[in-house]
This record gives sequence, C-alpha cells and structure tokens, in this order.
Amino acid sequence: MLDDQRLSLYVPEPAVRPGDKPDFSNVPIAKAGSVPRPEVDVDPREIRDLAFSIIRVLNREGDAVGPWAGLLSDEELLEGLRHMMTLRTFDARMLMAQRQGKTSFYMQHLGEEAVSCAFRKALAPGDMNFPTYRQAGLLIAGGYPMVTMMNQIYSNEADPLKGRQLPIMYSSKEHGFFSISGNLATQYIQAVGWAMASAICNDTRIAVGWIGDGSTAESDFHAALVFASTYKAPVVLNVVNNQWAISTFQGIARGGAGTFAARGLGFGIPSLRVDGNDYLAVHAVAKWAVERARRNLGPTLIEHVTYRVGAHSTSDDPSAYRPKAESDAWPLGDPVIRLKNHLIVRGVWSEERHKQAEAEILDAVIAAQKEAESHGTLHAGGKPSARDMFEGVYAEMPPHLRRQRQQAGV
Ligand SMILES: Cc1ncc(C[n+]2csc(CCOP(=O)(O)OP(=O)(O)O)c2C)c(N)n1
Ligand SMILES: [Mg+2]
Repeated sequence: MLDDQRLSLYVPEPAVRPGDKPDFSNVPIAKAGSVPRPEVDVDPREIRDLAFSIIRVLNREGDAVGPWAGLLSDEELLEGLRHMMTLRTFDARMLMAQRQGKTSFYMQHLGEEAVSCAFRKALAPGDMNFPTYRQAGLLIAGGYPMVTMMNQIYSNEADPLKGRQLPIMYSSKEHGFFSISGNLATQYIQAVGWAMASAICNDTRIAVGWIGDGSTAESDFHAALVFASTYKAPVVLNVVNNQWAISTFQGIARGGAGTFAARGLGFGIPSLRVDGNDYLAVHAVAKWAVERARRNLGPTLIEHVTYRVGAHSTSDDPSAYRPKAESDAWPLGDPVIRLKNHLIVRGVWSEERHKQAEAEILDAVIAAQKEAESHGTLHAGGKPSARDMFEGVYAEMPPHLRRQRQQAGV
C-alpha cells in the first residue's frame, strides 16, 4: 500500500495539558448586550445564529446591558446572590465532611452556581426538573431545606431516601426535582416523556431536562431530541457545557458542529447559547425558553457555557489532566463575583455587606450541618433500618424478598 493512501484517525486534543499555559484564545466570546432577543414565537430558522454566539448581560464594568437585561428587581438579584453563596458554602462544608469520612462521596458546583440557581427562578410550582448531580442550586434556590440535603448525603436515620441512593442524588417531587440517576443521559428522555404526558393530559406544567457536555454523546440525548422535536414537547433541554467530562475535554463529545447548541438545529429546535456564569443572562434565557414551552410552542435547547472549577468529584484529581491555573484564565469569570459587582454598581450592595452575608451564610450552613449530624453520619450515629432496603419497590413484596427479609431478621 502506498503511504499516501493510508488512513489515519483524527482524535481531538485539548489546547493545553498540565504544565502548559492555559489558553482560551480559541473561545469566541460575544460582547455583553450584543445578541438580539427574538420574540418567543420566532421561526427557529431565523435564529440559527444564536446557536453559535453567547447571550450575555453583565459586562466587564458590572453593568447589565442589552435586550436580555432588566427582568429582575434588586430584591430578586440579592436573593440570587444569596442562593449562589449558600450553594458555594454548602459545597465547601460537604467537601470537608467527605474528607473527614462523614460521607463517602461528594460533587461540588464551584464556578457553575449561576446555572441552576438562576434557572430555578424562571420556573413555576409543579414544573419538573430532571437534573444531573450538578444542579443542587435548583433545590437551594427552591427553598428545599439544607438539613434534608445533608441527611441524604450522610445516609443517616433522617435521610428521606433511606440510604438507597448515592450521596448527593437527591429526590423531591414537591420541589420539582426528579430522582437523580447515575446512568447519565437517561433523564433526558424521561424529561421529554414527562413533558409529552403533561401535554397529553392538557396540563399546564412543563419539564426541564439537564445534561452535561460529555453526556450528550449518549444515544439517549439524540433520542430525546427526536421526540421533543416531532411532538413539540413542552420541555426546556439544558446542556451544561463546563468544558470537561471528568478528564475528557469537551471537544470529544461536541462533534464537528462547533457548539453543543448547534446539535438542536438539525431537529428544528430553537437553540441558544448563554453565558453560564452570568446570573442575569441565564435567568433571562431560561424565562424565554420556559415561556415558549408554557405557550405550547415546543422545546428549546440551551447550552450554558461555563467552567468546572473544582474536581469532577471527590474521587477525581484534575491536576493529572489540565493546567492548575486553567480556571483563573476562564474568560467568563466567576458567577458570584460578577453578580456581587453588579449589585455594587446598582448601589444596593457593598464589600462590607458581602463579607457580613458570607459570615451569616456560613453560620446557617454550619447550624444545618450540626442538626443533620445529630441524626448520624456515614460511620456514626443513626442509620436507616436495613428493613428499608426491602421497601418501596413493589406494591406487594414478592415471596423471595419476603424470605430474604426474614433471613436478615429485620
Ligand atoms: C452511562 C454512563 N456512562 C459513564 C458514566 C461515568 N461518568 C460519571 S460522570 C461522567 C462525566 C460526565 O461529564 P459531563 O456530562 O460533562 O457532566 P459534568 O460531570 O461535567 O457535569 C462519567 C463519564 C456514567 N455515570 N453513566
Ligand atoms: Mg462536563
């Protein structure tokens, strides 16, 4: 065979590796305020550009600019800041609790707090999220008690899931938070199915699917888009592109189209990219997509462009696969600092008040932690009963399980 006829496989590589200088010069960032805001009933073919740009509201000076700005009041923004700060503090304490052996596992949101906290505020009671493990902000911003989250993390006697789920895999129907599945992408089709059921029943509730950049490589992602597109399901399909899927950079799962949002175009689904570190932008785009679903105009795909600052989980060490300072070089900044600066520019916040809020939030998280720990932690104190593992699956327990339960003496 002639050498020039030999095939070779193309394998995308990240721009930099540990020891290299972080480089995001290949990431085009639209100017804040520069992307138009179409009507929600726009023909998807007219807004294909939105799948290749980035909708941003907060500029470098901390001003809110452009057609997506102006939706939130001072009070709502202050509340949003508090939610993000709470999630960050909650993460820090639970990460420490894992290192102390109080739980086996934890996953944090560092750098991605705006995505789930801001999105939650665009939803109505009864709407249902199908989240991944990185959307605890939906619960924090939805008023779900931190103590209950911690009880689940500790698998203690007050764990509402009775130790049957991996720590951080919460579930609350009342708070619109469908049980998390460890099998990635399964919940995307479930979200579309739930939305279709809502439409079949002529209900008013909508569904929200969540998926990470890496998980969009799963077949379930594509099957979900087919059904959402064909049946115009009342669903918002979120892709959280945090640049990494554990050690695999986003260029592997993204494919050749250039962005994750572009995936929606082949299905005729309006597809937008948003600055995932901009609380105002995430909220505005979420509102737009939620209104489309609510008005029965069909699905929307949103790519949240963000960066996973922390490790993938407590079982991961990112220094093995990316430069240590890469997160500092991320061009979209930190969501908490950006909203804080905006509130200072608005004249309703200050460095002193921020420090004070940090202290108050830490106190509240520590108080919740103390209460949760009074119900037990992984290796100490109260535990769910072994009997519980036999319950909650079958309406009527099959004989073989009844026998096993008797053998276990519970
Ligand atoms: C079907 C399936 N394949 C693989 C895994 C193992 N796994 C858990 S998290 C993860 C990375 C997911 O990355 P991404 O979708 O980008 O989400 P992120 O963690 O970055 O939020 C992998 C491969 C799994 N849980 N399920
Ligand atoms: Mg990812």
